[in-house]
Amino acid sequence: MSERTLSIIKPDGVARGLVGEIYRRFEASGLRIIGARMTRLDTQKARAFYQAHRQRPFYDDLVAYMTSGPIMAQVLEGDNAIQRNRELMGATNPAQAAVGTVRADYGESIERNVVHGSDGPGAAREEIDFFFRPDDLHSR
Ligand code: FUP
Repeated sequence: MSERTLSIIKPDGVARGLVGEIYRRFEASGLRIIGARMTRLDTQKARAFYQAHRQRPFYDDLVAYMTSGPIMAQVLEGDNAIQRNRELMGATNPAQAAVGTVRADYGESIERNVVHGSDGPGAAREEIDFFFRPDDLHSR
């Protein structure tokens, strides 16, 4: 079943020039990029995006990191897109991520782990709406 998911290349990924390599991996795996935009989160937006983590000890550091530079946000579409993007990303902690995943190849730490991907259909809908208007998405 065709699905959509929200992907983010985090500030370290943009700063290190990894956008093209990560986009290549999306397209090589058959995921279609149907919307994309570069933006920089302010503190209020980053706090809202990660509100599920607001009680966690790493929340303030995560918000500071996510506001430290521009990010690339994209909507990926394809069969089982949510799970497939998570497989391309690898585990949250790069030290535990499977060989050949983005986080294993490029992640520096559990915080600076290069990419974000929605973890389920509800999150995907909310996160896509957070960054995109419907007419900025080009399903195909
Ligand atoms: P994921 O879905 O793999 O991005 O992981 P989580 O939703 O569990 O975590 C979201 C982000 O919180 C991670 F990408 C980085 C940050 N985080 C930490 O900084 N420390 C932790 O111990 C766990 C998560």
